[in-house]
Amino acid sequence: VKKLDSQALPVLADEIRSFLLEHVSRTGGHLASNLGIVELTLAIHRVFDTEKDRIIFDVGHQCYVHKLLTGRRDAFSTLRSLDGLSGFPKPCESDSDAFVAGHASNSISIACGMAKARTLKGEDYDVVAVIGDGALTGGLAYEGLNYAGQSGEHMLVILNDNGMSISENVGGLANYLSRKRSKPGYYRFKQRYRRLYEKTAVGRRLYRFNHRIKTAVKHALLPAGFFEDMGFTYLGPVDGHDLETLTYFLQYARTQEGPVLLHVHTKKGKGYDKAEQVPDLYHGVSAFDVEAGVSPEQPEDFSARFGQSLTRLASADNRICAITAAMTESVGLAAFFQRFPARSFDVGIAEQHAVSMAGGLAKQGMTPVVTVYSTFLQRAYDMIIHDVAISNLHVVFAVDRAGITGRDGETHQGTFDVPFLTQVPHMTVLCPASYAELDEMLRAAVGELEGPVAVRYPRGCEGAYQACADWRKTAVLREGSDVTLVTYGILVNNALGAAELLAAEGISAQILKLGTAAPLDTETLLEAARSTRRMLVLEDCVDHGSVGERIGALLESENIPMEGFVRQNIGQSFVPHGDVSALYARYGLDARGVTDAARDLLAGQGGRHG
Ligand SMILES: Cc1ncc(C[n+]2csc(CCOP(=O)(O)OP(=O)(O)O)c2C)c(N)n1
Repeated sequence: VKKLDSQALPVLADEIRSFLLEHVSRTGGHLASNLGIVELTLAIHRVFDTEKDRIIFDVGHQCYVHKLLTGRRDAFSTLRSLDGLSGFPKPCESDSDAFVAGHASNSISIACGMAKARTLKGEDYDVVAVIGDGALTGGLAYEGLNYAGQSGEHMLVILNDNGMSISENVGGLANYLSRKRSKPGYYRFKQRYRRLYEKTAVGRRLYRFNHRIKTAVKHALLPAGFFEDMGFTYLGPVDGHDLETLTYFLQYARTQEGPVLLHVHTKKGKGYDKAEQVPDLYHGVSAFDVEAGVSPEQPEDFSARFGQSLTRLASADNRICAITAAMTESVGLAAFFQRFPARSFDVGIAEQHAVSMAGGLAKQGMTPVVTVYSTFLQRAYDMIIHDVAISNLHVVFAVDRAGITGRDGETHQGTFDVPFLTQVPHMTVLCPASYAELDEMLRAAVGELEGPVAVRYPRGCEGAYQACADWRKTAVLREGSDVTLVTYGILVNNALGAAELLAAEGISAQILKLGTAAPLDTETLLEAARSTRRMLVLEDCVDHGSVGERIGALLESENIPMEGFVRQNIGQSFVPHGDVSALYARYGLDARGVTDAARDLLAGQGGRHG
């Protein structure tokens, strides 16, 4: 890339766009953001040495072009599949990937740490954070800016501003950025003008005098004020599809001292009409036909069902409010937002704020429903404890994508919410296994229960189990005498499948379905343990803090002499990217894996976590 001239580079940019469209339409993945960042990535690779300099992508889903340029083109057909190429930066994949990424807004803080390490070790390299305007809505980004500005460390923050988060970006800063526009010619002029004045002593005095006027003009014209007040040198806005100008600015930014912010305007979906027109539809795609485009219809899945259910409840109760952290469509709230705009809050990528705001709403008599992916709720753990649970406030957490979620990988699996939510005093954790149960549990969460309540449901669709058991009770889904399989949520389908396979081998398995992960209804559990003496608890969460661990402790404290007890979960691991079914199989959570574990248990061999 460094060797290509200004005629060859746009050709390469076109080739990259065609490649992305061809491949991502087959594998699925993040399309629109990557189409938008082609020239910016090329310019970064022209100016920086990505093996030595540290380029930190934030959120990280826009790293495909970078991957193509760093030797990973041939692996693109395996994108996001088990043992294939990750859809996010991964240092274990390439020295050019500076840091693991997947959750928004951390890049500036990481850049601060890297720049500090460079100074302390007396080394010499550049540190560059590439952050989207969506990611810049997260509080952590401001903590980073605040520190970076006063640290004086040389680093570059590139603000990739396309006006979009997944949907249109929200909030005061987004408005501020979009209000201000100016011409890049300003900086070329500034450099020449400075060189001219610096030649003589009189010139230098004149420069200082004019500088004050110029600064005032600049603040009126550019969105510089905010960043400069934080201690950054602000450059831009620059057309993010003009390779020569981008290259010029990156080179200029390198020569500046202290922290520099380069503001770049890009078009999300650039080069593919359909994605340019509706970029949110092409943010994250499954495989699709390039000619026909992605269907705007939302498939019927747990998220869609949640949205329908909450909308129904909210039409009968005007205290119900919905809060999302920049995920309105993905969590199924689009119709709710249309129907009840005054009670709908998209707060930007700000999970911490979402939870604390819910605390305020609840304290003053509203019923907030914080709708958030399990993995992103991790951000707001202290707010759950401090701003909700301590005061026993009635906040409902609709925890979407709970459990193994698949192709986004380690950073996105919902494998921690059961341990971290069930530890919180006052918290009820409901686990629907079907759409009907989701409806019923949401109704109870909003209208019946008190204090903090989480309803956790998986990505995707319900399975063969479509009934609606009483959530207050541990339900016996199948009687059996040799072994008890205990589970909750969508995994009941895998347990039911395993019971069939075991039956074919002459093993009689009983299936218990928990309605809640906290508090536990223990009566049926204890009864089953006493009768079969062998129990397997199936979960797709980490082992420590799992329900299985609590059940094990319960059986011990009740002095039930077990012949075998297995916690069949993901152990203490981070689950990589891949299809959910492939990951279930790898962790022994599918019907076949559970069957094998149950057979081992009966043979007295225990299981992986037994
Ligand atoms: C903490 C956190 N919350 C939510 C998300 C989900 N998410 C992924 S990308 C994205 C939008 C990012 O917008 P922006 O940074 O502007 O990048 P663009 O895709 O527009 O280039 C969101 C909300 C996330 N990755 N991390």
